[in-house]
Parts: sequence; structure tokens; C-alpha cells
Amino acid sequence: MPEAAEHVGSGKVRELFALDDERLLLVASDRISTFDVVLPTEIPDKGRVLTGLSAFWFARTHEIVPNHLLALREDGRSTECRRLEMLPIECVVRGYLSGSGWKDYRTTGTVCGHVLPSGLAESSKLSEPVFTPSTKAMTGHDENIDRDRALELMEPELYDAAEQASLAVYQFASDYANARGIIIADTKFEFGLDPEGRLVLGDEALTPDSSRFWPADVYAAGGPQPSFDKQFARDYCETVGWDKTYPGPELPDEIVAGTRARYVEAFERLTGIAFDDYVADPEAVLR
Ligand code: PZK
Repeated sequence: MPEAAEHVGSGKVRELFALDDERLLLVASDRISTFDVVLPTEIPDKGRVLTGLSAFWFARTHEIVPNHLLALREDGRSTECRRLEMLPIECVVRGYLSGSGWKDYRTTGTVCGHVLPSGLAESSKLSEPVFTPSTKAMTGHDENIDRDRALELMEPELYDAAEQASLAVYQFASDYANARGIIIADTKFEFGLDPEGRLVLGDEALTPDSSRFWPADVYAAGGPQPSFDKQFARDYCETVGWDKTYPGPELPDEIVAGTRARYVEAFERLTGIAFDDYVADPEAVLR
């Protein structure tokens, strides 16, 4: 943990500290949320898995769009990053119809202004991935918006650049993951501007917390898909009759172990690096 670093923000399962005027430290905890509630039980190494995966993607996509990564700390869960002026929208890309995309399609036939073909089912693969931005809600859920609504918040050139970068990074990662048996159904990026006004990818990228990861071997459109990482925890939560409001249930040891194994499996399949090797030397994901 940083000595005398100012705490500047909290996510549900992450913390942000200022290192100086130009740099931030992003720290990923082992906390897990299901049904939007952070559970009282931690998943050992979850923060390391997500930090390592995000750094892996940053190292492999920086030629598509520059990113905020400066360094990985020895603890494997902390990322030093460039301080940016963040855009006012969340940059979501969907390759499959799920979550709010499926919900919007069912009621309107469209998602964020994209008119989709009729007859699609829940979890259907889209013929082309679509850029479906949302507003950043501090409380409650982000609201899907179309291009015109986004242009009330930002310049069109910047919107178009963020859309193009989002689609390109998603396409790269989606193809990469698919070849390793993982479907990235959708993902959320956060971009910012550096002091020179250049578009830079920030936050965490292409992790199971910022994306839907589905196991490709059991994929079948027509209903919800199991989550690659959280399915054991979700299934357990469903069996105990929890009403999905705070506080959530404690997870038993076998659910913790099974969930940890799935996070580690996603890390190893995608990076091709043994998780123990990452823990011994986090910079292994950058090479
Ligand atoms: C930034 N967040 C969200 C993420 C939290 C909060 N590189 C950057 N420069 C400026 N601001 C941010 C970033 C990044 N990343 C990100 N809020 C501000 C967030 C994680 C934990 F507490």
C-alpha cells in the first residue's frame, strides 16, 4: 500500500490513490460482487488475476490505442497509471446480446440507436459488434445512450475516436480469447485524454469484472449463459434464498476455491502464463 498517498476514489472492489500530480495507483482487492452486491467473503488472488489480465491486454493493444499503464507493482495487484481527464461516457462494445442490451432490444428492437435484425434471442451473436455507450451513474445503473445523447456531453471527433478505438480493441481481444475457448460477450472501456489531448485507454480493460466472459464450449443462444468466473458464486447465492440486497451471504470454502480456480483458469488460458509465474514476477505479462 502507498505511504502517504491520497485516496482519491473507490470502486466497488477497487481503490484509487494519487501518487503525484501526473500518476495514480489503482489497487484491485479480492472482493467479489454478485447481483451488484459486494459479498462478505473474498476470493484469494482475484485482485492479482484482474490486474495481471488487464496489464496483459494493455501490453498487447497499445499499438491500437495508447493506454494509461506505467508500471505493475511487485504485489501484482497495483497498477501505476497516468492521470487522465476521463471522458463522460462508458465505452461499451457488445458482440452478443446480453444484459441491458438484450433488455433494450426486447422492448425497442434497438440498442443505443443501433437497429438490430428481428428474431434475435438472448445471447445471440451479433453480425457485427456494436458500440453502445452509457452515462456514468454514481449510484444505480448506467443508462444506455445513443450517439446524439452522447454528443450533448462531448465533441463528435472525440466520440468517433473513442468508438473506433473501442471496436478495434474489442475485436482484437475477442478474437484472441475465442481461440482460447473464452467468449468476451461484451466489455466496458473507459478512456481519457492525456495532457496533450490524445485519447488514452484507462481503468481496467478486458477483465471479467469489466466484461462478460463465457465458456465457449457450452455457448448456446436462447437464454442466459453461465459466467466463466462467477457462476459458482452466483449459483450458490441462488440456492440460499438470498433476496439480493445488502448484505450478501458468506461463501463456503468449496465455492471460494472453485471460484478462485475459474479466475486463475481464465488468466492462464488467456495469457498462456502460469499464475504462479505471474505472482513471482508480475512483469511476465508485459513481455
Ligand atoms: C479514474 N476512475 C474510476 C477506477 C476507483 C475509481 N488514469 C486515470 N486518470 C484519471 N482518473 C481515472 C483514471 C483511471 N483509471 C478512474 N475514476 C477516475 C475508478 C478504479 C477505482 F476508485
